[in-house]
Amino acid sequence: MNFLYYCQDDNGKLLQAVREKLGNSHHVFDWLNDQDIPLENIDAAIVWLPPDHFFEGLPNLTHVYALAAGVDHLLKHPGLPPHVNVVRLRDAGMGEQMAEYALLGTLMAQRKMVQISIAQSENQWRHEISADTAISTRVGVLGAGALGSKVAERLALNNYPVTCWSRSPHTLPKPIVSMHGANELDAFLAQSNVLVCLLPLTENTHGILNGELFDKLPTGAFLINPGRGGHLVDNDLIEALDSGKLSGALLDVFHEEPLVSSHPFWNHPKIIVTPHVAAKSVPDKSADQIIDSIRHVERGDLPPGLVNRDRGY
Ligand code: NDP
Ligand code: OXD
Repeated sequence: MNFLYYCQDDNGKLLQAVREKLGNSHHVFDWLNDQDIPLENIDAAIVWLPPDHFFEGLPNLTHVYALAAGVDHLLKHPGLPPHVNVVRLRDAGMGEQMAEYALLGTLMAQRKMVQISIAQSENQWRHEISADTAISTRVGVLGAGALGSKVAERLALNNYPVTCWSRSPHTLPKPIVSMHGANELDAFLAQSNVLVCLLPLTENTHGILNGELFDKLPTGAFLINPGRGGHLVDNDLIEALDSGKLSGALLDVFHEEPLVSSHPFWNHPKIIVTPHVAAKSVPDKSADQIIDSIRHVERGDLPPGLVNRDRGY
């Protein structure tokens, strides 16, 4: 089989791992560096953010392996042929990092670090600011997938009462509570002092983090968004923070990345901006997963991580 690889920012480590693990029976061409690539013989592509003309002249392409957990960019790619199967990464070393990121944000919320750092910027000794207890800080995780479930487990281990909300019902390890569907969303929100968004960006989840949703959270709730920038209505967040409805936000993803230097999030005292670093896939683990998926396809089985293109994730 012949593969076409495109990724600008992994220092070649993943390409090397994929080549080594696949062995000589498969050829992996590097779109960015190889000459004379036999495009008509390419069976599958392995990509992260390929350019608009990447899929041109690939008549035999059947599978695209995304070097990411979220496939919103890829599914929106103007050249992605409608018939190809898209396969995504599942965790690939990101779960642990995402759990730490959510724990960091939850601790900041519980220990009132936003209020403390505002006081520091004003040289104010605000000894009256007191932390909540973990047990009284209820965390709601939007999404119970590969990453949401890891986050929930880590927070539960740290004594936070955690509820996950998903599209379909899940059985999660105790004491994590599972809720699902539109009917349970309001009740889920009403008990979330900290809200973590780990939904995929789809038609149904675009703009879900908006003023109406913030109004359903307890006053003073804290938002953690490592999902996608498209989940959030930026102005609604600023209004909710300025009115005191929300106490702070930790944001990793943005409508436009890099976040433009004039964006109000940069200097908002209640917002902490991180540059899409919540979790990075681990090259060796990603390579193992992609190869496992390729072996499934070769055996005629459905590969793990196969995306439902109609559903958008
Ligand atoms: P999964 O596909 O494994 O999980 C998605 C979860 O969201 C599932 O539980 C799914 O429900 C739920 N969901 C999807 N649509 C809806 C809906 N309409 N209503 C309710 N629940 C819904 O994804 P991952 O956990 O692997 O990743 C989640 C996202 O995290 C990625 O799509 C990406 O955007 C982001 N990400 C960010 C990174 C960063 O560094 N900032 C790194 C990696 C990922 P169900 O289980 O019922 O299907
Ligand atoms: C991903 C990401 O989806 O890095 O993997 O955001």
